[in-house]
Amino acid sequence: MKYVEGDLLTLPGPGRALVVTDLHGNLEDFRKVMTLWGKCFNRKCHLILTGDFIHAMGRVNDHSIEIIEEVQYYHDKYDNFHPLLGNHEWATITKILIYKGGVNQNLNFEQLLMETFPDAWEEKLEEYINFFQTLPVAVRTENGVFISHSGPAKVESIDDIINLTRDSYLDNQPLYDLLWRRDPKKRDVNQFLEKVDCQAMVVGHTPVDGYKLKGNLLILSSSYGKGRKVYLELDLGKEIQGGRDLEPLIKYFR
Ligand SMILES: [Mn+2]
Repeated sequence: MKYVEGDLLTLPGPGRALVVTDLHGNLEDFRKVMTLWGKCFNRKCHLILTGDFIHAMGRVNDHSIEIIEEVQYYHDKYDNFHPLLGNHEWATITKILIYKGGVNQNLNFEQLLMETFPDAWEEKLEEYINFFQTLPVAVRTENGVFISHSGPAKVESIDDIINLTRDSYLDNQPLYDLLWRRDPKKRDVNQFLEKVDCQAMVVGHTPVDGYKLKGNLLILSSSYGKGRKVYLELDLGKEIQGGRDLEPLIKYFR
């Protein structure tokens, strides 16, 4: 079962959710993730991709298009496959220029589209933008885990998350913070968690060696990162009182 309201996806328990971050056009890692999901109770686990599945560091081995095509396919076919919005998908929607390793990623992406679909690249870009606009920004699990690309943000309640992109993707500080923010203070994390009625949050975005636990904020790197690659196998029926309860649920890719 999946329950999407505006920009928020709510996952009830019991059950399991695999949380995977920042694939950035890495097809080999995407395949590993899909194999893992296939083995997780025969795809009955939820699979959450926390955004930034597109845009590799350079043109070589940028498999963003293959990944989007597959992500769209699985998204349409399975109701427990949950891609979220990342700052790179956001940059595609808003056409705000984004750089990574000094490379203009929007331009790179357009060139990739032109090579792949020479006669229809603009239509494909439109299709992808429309798809990205359907993606939720965050997940809240019934056992109190908030999952997003980055964060936290200044909000008053969970309703602010539900209505996050209702008005605009631009000039939207809470949205910007949930997609771009790095190195937040523990106090800001805890204030946010209180507002959205959660005990811990899981994000990607900032490259780390496997994972970094900072109070109730867990940062994961599943593909693009600083060394080891991890994912979270979240038990949706388990009581989560804070970040420390997430640490035993972290698994390494092999
Ligand atoms: Mn990011």
